[in-house]
Amino acid sequence: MRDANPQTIYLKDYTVPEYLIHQVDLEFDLDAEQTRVTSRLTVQRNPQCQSKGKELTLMGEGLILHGVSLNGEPLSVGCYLQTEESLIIHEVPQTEPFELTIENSISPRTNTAFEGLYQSSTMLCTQCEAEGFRKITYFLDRPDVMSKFKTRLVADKEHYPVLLSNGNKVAGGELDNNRHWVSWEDPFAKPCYLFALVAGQLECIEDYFVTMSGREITLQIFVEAHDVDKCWHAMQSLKNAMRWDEEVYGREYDLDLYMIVAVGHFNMGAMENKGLNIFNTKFVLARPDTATDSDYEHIEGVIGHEYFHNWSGNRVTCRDWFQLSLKEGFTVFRDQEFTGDRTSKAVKRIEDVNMLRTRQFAEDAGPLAHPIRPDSYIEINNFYTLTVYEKGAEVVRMLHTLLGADGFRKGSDLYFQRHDGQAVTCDDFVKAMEDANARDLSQFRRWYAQAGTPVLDVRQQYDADSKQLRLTITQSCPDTPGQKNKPPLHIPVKTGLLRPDGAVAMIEQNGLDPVEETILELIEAEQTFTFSGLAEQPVVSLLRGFSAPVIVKIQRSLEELAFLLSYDNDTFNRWEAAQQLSGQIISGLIEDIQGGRSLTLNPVIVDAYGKLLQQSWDDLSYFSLLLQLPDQTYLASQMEVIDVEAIHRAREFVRKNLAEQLREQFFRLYQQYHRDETGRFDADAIGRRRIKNTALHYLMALENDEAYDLAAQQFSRAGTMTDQMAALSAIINSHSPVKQDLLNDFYLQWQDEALVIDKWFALQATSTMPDTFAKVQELLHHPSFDLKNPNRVRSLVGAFSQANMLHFHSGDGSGYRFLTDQIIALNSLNPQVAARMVSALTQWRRHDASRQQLMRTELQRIVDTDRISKDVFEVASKSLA
Ligand code: B3K
Ligand code: ZN
Repeated sequence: MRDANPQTIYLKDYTVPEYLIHQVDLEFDLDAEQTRVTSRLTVQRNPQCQSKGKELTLMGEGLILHGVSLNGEPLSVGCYLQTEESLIIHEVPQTEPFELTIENSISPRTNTAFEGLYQSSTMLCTQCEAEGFRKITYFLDRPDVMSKFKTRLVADKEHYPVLLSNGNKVAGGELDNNRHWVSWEDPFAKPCYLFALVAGQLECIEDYFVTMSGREITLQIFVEAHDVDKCWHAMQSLKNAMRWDEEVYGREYDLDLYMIVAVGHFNMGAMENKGLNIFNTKFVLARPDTATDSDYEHIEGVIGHEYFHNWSGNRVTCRDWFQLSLKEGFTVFRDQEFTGDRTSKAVKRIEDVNMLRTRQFAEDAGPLAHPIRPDSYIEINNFYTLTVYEKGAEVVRMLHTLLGADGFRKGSDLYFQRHDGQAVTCDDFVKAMEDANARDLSQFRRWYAQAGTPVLDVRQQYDADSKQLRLTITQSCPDTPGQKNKPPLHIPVKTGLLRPDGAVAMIEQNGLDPVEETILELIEAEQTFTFSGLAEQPVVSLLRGFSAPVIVKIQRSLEELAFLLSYDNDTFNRWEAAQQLSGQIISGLIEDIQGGRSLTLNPVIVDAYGKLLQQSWDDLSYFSLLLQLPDQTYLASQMEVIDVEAIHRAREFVRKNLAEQLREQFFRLYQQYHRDETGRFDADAIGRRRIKNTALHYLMALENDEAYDLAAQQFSRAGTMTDQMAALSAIINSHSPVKQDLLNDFYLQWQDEALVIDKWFALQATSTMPDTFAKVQELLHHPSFDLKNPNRVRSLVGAFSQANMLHFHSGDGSGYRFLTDQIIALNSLNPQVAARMVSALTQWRRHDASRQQLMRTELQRIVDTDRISKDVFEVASKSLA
């Protein structure tokens, strides 16, 4: 809990560790009430450390210390000092390695913060990243101290028949009093944040994978007994990921065993502990009737992500936590590409960019903006952000774009070869890319240090006489906290040109064959690019594939956008044209609403949608994305002052009018693709479900019996969760008379499936209906709600505050007060989850004066809370600053 002035840690203060720990022998006498930990460390002064001093300071928090021995001799209490956050041994040998033995105990059952060793249902498990190992025992808890771990687990056989830790199982046996033990040994040196143990009554499914060099790896997924029928998709995903990493990066798995454990109480998605990944059940469990198509996709993505960390994160790890994007940005980029290869590249890219633009751009423009390699933090857990992860992945993607797939692969090969077994920096990564390709990336490095989303202003000038187009691009980056007047970045802008008849115009290059697409490399604050040999003025398709995380400002008429929507051969830009087109129309309607004018729908959009609906599509998922109106959050980001009611009204107006004018086409589309399916997960079936449910969403805007019946029938006959959820969501966001009945039916049907009940909570929390806030308050007292379960908190409190713009931002401030009450209650239970919830209040500057005041009042109430955790304090106080 907070001391008066929580300490800020700075990147510039980094120094190498004074001591190294080569070997760690751990013994856990496991018990939910009190677990005893014995840790035997082989320690040595770090020859690279210049500082003198005989003290050794180990980190530790909330530990009950029983004793310390040095080289087998118990130390008297005068030889060491225990503080709230450390154990200081006054004098340790300076020239020789020495052995330090520490005995302490911890209480997993009362650990509601879920960091260190904790209890989830009947099992015990750990979470150590970033600084959780210090809640297990005293240690040099920093990622540049890498040690070999041996772990012996002792526990009651009935309560904890399965005992797991990192590496390979080396021995085990029976003990008195119905107890047993198992020993594990991990042959790879690792930082302690990758340590893990699990104990519990778990069942497992097993499979194997033969690596590219012919080694057979045993694969195991451990879950509670009633979930054993929901693991096969995760297993298949793991095998797909292992193969993909061999094929695309030449990376082979290194241990003989790979284990995944699913736990119901988890602060985030999953954790890449060496050889023993621990996952939120949400990213493991799936059966067609319990998980949606998007759940299936996320499971494969997260399984891939954690698996890919084995190289990008574990074999090569971070020197310090400021370098987090080194492993996270790179690994997100890897998992994005994996999912794109497994599903639809076009759809995956659009989904990723949509998330980046709606959420990361907001973070980058707000009070908590930070570079992908932050300069300082109070609590590192607050820096597992969209910026570090998603913008970090975009930065890696730009390297991929600039160097090409082969150049990038050469760079990653060199990086892994050069730094295997080391803890390194973002700069080491860029250096490997540079060296392998003989490229100068010095200006590119600024992406790691500069916060804020760059803006590109684009001007075009076509000269018919010279048949030339001049494209002038100016780049600028807004000021962010602590950063002003930033120098220009190195930005790759993929560009294509379209002729007025819609065909691709070839781009001439000096002395080379003409190309369909080129990469403009921006390095100056302003640059002009000239394209020649253009008989007519082309339409520019800019920033193809969203080749850089920037905002492009270019004047486009609705007609030009409709043209791009019809003809652009870049799948991302085609979707972007649809978004801009409907976005501009919705913005106009918002102005009409604010000006008290009556609303009419511009026929350009009806015409454009009509054309899309006439075409035949191979990729039905892509087709449904083209038909989707821009996100409310995206629309909000385009406004000077966010007006939640006007956004909602304008967007609904467009949806309803499109549904009215294109009713027949949507109805036909629904009928064409609706099947009573039991759930195949190939691209065709997923696409069919997606387009059919998009059509249903439009039809439901008509609020007539025909649509109500369609949805109710789909709900009751659904063989997949995708169809059941889509129908229920359509119904509860309508005035259908059966909605309460169907909600009750759904609850009764699924009350034993926690992940489905999470959906039930989230659906109600995100409803646009007027009684939503009252419902949310009621749900807080529902017997299935549990403030101690992060998934449940996210599905009710998180969904309401982060995904229900209309009701959370209700003008009377009731949503803000509600959220603050929950944050304060959570602060003492689980500071990490509590701090995440504050994010809904951080964007207060974007709202009107009255809401600003209401949000600030609540942020202040949070900051003034007694015993505020440093997690929550950091986010709330920086938001107010
Ligand atoms: N590395 C973990 C995240 C740990 C978060 C600690 N607060 C999961 C991942 O990114 O793969
Ligand atoms: Zn990760």
